[in-house]
Amino acid sequence: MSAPRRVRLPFRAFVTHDERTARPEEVIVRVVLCMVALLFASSMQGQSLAQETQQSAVSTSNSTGSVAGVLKDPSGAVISRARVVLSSSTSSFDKVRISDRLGHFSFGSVPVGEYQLSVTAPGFARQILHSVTVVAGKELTEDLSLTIAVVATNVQVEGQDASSAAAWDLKVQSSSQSHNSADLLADAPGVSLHGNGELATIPFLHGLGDERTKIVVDGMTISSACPNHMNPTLGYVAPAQAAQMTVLAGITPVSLGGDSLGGTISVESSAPAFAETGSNLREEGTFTGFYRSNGDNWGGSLNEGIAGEHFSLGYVGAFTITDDYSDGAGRKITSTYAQSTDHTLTLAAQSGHNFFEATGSYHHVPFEGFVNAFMDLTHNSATSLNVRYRRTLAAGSVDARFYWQNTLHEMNFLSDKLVVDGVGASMPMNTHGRDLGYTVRYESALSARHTLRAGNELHRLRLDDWWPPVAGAAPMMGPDTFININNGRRTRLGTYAELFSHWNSHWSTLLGVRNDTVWSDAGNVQGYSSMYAADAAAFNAEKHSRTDINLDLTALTRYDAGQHAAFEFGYARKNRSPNLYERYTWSTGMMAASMIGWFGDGNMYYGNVALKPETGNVVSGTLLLHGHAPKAWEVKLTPHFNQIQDYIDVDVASMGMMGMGTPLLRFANHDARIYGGDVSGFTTLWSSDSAGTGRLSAGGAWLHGARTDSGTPLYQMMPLNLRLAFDEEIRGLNVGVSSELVDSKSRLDPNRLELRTPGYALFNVHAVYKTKYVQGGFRGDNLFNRLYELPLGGNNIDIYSATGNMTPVTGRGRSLALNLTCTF
Ligand SMILES: [Cu+2]
Repeated sequence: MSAPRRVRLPFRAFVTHDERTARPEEVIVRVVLCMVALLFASSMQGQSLAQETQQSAVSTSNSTGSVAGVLKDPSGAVISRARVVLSSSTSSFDKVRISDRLGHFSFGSVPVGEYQLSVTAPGFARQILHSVTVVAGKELTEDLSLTIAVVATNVQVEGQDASSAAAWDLKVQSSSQSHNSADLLADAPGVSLHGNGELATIPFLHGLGDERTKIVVDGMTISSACPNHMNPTLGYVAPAQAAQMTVLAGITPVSLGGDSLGGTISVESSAPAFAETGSNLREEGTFTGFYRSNGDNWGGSLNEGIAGEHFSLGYVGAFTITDDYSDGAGRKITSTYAQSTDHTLTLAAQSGHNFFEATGSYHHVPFEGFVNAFMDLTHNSATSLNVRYRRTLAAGSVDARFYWQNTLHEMNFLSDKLVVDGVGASMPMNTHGRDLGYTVRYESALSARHTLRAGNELHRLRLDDWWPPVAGAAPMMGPDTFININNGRRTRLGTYAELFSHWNSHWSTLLGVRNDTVWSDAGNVQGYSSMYAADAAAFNAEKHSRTDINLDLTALTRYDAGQHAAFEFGYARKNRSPNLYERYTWSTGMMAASMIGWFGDGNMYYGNVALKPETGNVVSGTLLLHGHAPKAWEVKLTPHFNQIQDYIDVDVASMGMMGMGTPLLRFANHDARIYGGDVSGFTTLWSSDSAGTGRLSAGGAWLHGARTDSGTPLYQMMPLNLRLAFDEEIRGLNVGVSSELVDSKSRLDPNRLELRTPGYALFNVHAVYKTKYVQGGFRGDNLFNRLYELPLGGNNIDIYSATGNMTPVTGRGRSLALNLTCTF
C-alpha cells in the first residue's frame, strides 16, 4: 500500500454519530501505522535534501546590516513562496524577496536605519512589522507567524512584538494590567466575553462559546474539570505568557478545527530564542507589574531566558490577586475576588532541521469567587507537560506534540458568599481531570501550486466528580459521597487532510476533510442518600458508552484583487460531540441540579446520555478593502450564517420546583440558526514626523440566533455592539480614547428565564510610553463610572440567595490602572 492511500484510510465513515461502534484500539492502531509510514517517508525525503539548507550571509560592513527570518503559519509549519518586502520610509530602499522552501528569507547589505517589513502570502493575512531597526554588521532575525486568510483577526498582545521570535524580547505590555488572558480578545470583532470568575472569562465567537469554540493553548486541548466550567482553557494562560492569540471566527481550516461548532482561538507562547551562530550566550529577561484601583487588583510577572546557539532555557512566573470590585453605583460585587500563581519552565534545543521543546507548568488558584454561581472555587491546581518535536523537510515539515495535564479542582463557599441562614456553610465538591493527547502534523509542497497538510491527533479526558458528605446534613448532603461523574472518559481521535492551492496571482483555494471519532463513557453513580436512589438507579440502568463519528469539511476560495481588495468565501461543516457533563450528570434533585451548568444563571441542569453531536453548516465570506499605502486605511466585512442541526439546548423538565424561582432543565438537541456580521476598519488621519500618526478605528458585530423549531431566541447572544477608538502615536508615546457601545439585550431565551440588560456606553482613555528598556502605561476604564449590566455576565447569585431577586451581574465601575515593564 502506498503512503497516500494510507492517509485516506481514517475517513472511511461518512456518517455522523453512528452507533456502529468502531473499536478505539482498532482505529488507533491503524492511524498510528499510517502516521509512522508518513514520518518515515518524510524523514527519508528530508535526509536526501538536507544539504539544501540556505545560509544567510551576515554582512560585516560598518554601514550595513542584514535582516533574515523564517515564515510560519499558526501551527508552526513553514510558509514558502511568500513575498517579503523590506522598505524604508526615509530612503528609496525597497527590496523584495520570496521565501524559500524552508520559509527562509534574507536581505543582505541593508544600509543601517529604520525599515518596514511587509509579508504577503496567498491564503494568509498580510503582516506588517514597523520599525525594523538595522544595525551595522549585525543580522537581525525577524521570524514571523502569519495568520490564515483574511477571516483571521490576529490579536497581538500589545507591546509584545508577537511576531518576533526574539522570545525574551517582551518589550512592553499594557496587557500586563489585566490578569485575564481572555480580556486580550475583547477588541476582536465577533468576539464577546462571558463573565466567569475574575480569572477565566470565556470567549464567544459568533454566539458560540465555551466548548463550542475550539481553544488551543500551545497545541494542547485542555478540558474544564468542573461542573460549572470554573477552570476553562484560557484560565491556564497568564497574559505574561501569551505571545500571540489567533482568532478564526469565520471558516476554520480543518487543520485548526475539529470538535467545535464555532471558530478557533489559538494561543501561542513566545517561541524560544536561540543565540546567533558564533555569538555568546544570550540572556534576557522582562519584569512587569500592574495595579488596578477598582478591586485593589495587583500582580506581576517575570520572564527570564538564557540561550546558546543550540539550546534555550526559559522561565515565566506570574502572580495576581484581586479583591471584590465595585460597580458604577459604588456597590461592592461580592464573590469577585481571586488569586492565582503560574510557573512555566521551557527547555528547547535546535540543530539543523530539528527542533525540540519541552514545557512543564504549574498553575495554582487558592481561591476565586464566582458571583454568578452557587459555589466558589476554593482550590485549583494543574500540572502539565507539553513536548514538541519539529523537523523541517526540503518541501515541508513534520510537527509532533505530546501533552498531559492533571487538574485537581475543589469548590466550596468562600467567606463572602451569601449563604441563606448559614445553611450549607460547607459543601465540598471535588473534581479530578486528566487530559492526555498528541498531535502530529505533516506539511508538504506537492508542486509549485499545491500544498498538502495532513494530521492526526488524539485527546483523552478522564474525569471524576464527587461531593463528600457534610456532617449533620443527611439525607440532603449525607451520609454517603455523591458521585456526580464516575470515571468519565472522553476520547477523541481526529484525522484530517487539506489541500491549499494557489492557482494564479488572484485565485487560491483551500479544501479540507476531517474525521473526529469520539468515544464517551462513564461508570455507575450514587447519591448522598436514598433520596437520590431513584435517579441513580435510572441512570445506572442506561447504556453509557457512546460513539460519535463526525465528519468536518471546509471549502474556501479567495480572490486577491491586488493592491486594494481581497475577497474570500467558503463553506464549512463542523461538529462538536457533547461533553461529559452534558451526557452524564443525572440528578433531578433541586440541590444537585443547581450545581450543574456553566451559564452563570442559577438554573438547574441535568444530563442526557442520548445527546447527539451538534452539526453546524457555516457559510461565511469576508471582503477586505484597503488603501494603497500600508496602514492608510482598511475596511473588513464578514457576514456569516450557521445552520445548526442538533444544537445542544435544553428542555424544561419542571418550572419553579420546591419554591425555587429557577427551572429544572435537561440538555436536549434542537435545530437552530445563527447569522450576523462583523465589521472593522481604520483610517490614518495624519502621519508625519512632527505630528506623529493619528488613527481612527472601529469594530462592530451584530448577531441573531434562534431555534428553528420553536422560533425562540438562543441563549446568551451578544447584542449589537460597536467599538470606536482614536489614538495618536508620537515618538514612543501612544495616547488614545475609546468607547464601547452596546445595545440592550432584548431577545431572550424564555426557557432559561434570561434577563434583559439595557444598552450602555463606556468611555476609556490610555497612555503608553515606551523606551528601549522600560515601558509605562496608564489606563482609565469606564471614566464616567457608568452603572451597567453585563449582557453575558450571568445573574448575581449572591443577591439571589440573599433576597430571592434574580438580577444580572453589574460591570466594573471606574477603574484606573498603572503598569510598568522593564526589560533587562
Ligand atoms: Cu468548580
